[in-house]
Amino acid sequence: MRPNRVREIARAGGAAMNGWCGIPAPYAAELLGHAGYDCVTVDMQHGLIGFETAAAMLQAISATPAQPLLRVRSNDPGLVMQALDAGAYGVICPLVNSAEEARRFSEACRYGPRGGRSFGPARGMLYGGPDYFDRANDEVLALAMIETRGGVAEIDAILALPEIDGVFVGPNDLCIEMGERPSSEPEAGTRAGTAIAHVLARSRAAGKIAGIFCSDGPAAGRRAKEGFQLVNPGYDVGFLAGGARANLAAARNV
Ligand code: 3PY
Ligand code: MG
Repeated sequence: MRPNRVREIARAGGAAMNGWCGIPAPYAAELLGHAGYDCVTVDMQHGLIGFETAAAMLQAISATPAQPLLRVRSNDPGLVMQALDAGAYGVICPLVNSAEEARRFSEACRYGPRGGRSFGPARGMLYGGPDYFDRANDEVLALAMIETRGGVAEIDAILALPEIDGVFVGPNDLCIEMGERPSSEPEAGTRAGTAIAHVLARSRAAGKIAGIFCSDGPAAGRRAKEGFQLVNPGYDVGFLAGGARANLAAARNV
């Protein structure tokens, strides 16, 4: 089975650079996949992406050097299993509030006896390889989003779960939970900033992957320097809107 690149990079002490897709377009996903990212995430939670388009986007990413990941809409085992069957090599699950919720999520990512994933790896096997069933439990990533007070409070119990590979911080939701305004880059010392530092430290101590959502390249670089191992230097909507604004302003200012 094809090795999981994000796992390999994290194990080697590096940070995987993650492309982020919210626009429902296989062509855009393919474009990001060829841009040099280690992996590209199809965001079905906040992106405007339905399942059939998401499946086509995973196909498009699979045709590039980048590894396909997917964020599901919610912690629903059916959605998690469908994402893996469609060829996602890792699932990011939003709003994981407790170790119990994390266990439920991770079990949807694993075949028995380690979990309860149903067999039918349609594209998963095409992308991963013919030994998919034997190796998938050790290759596909289960990443629980920590973005609520419950998730932060139970971080050690979540990280202790054998089938949880790591966590992915949602800074905006974490800010709201902490009574602050949403921000992808909360300052160190704010309640959300302190929680993020805590989640990172506990993840590294547990030897598990720590990822975080980032608004742009400089922010992703800073997070990688702090020790995060999965960071996105921006996202498609930001690139399109930012590039459009900058070029428009440049044209008007000639
Ligand atoms: C958050 O910041 O809460 C996220 O989920 C980022 O997508
Ligand atoms: Mg969030």
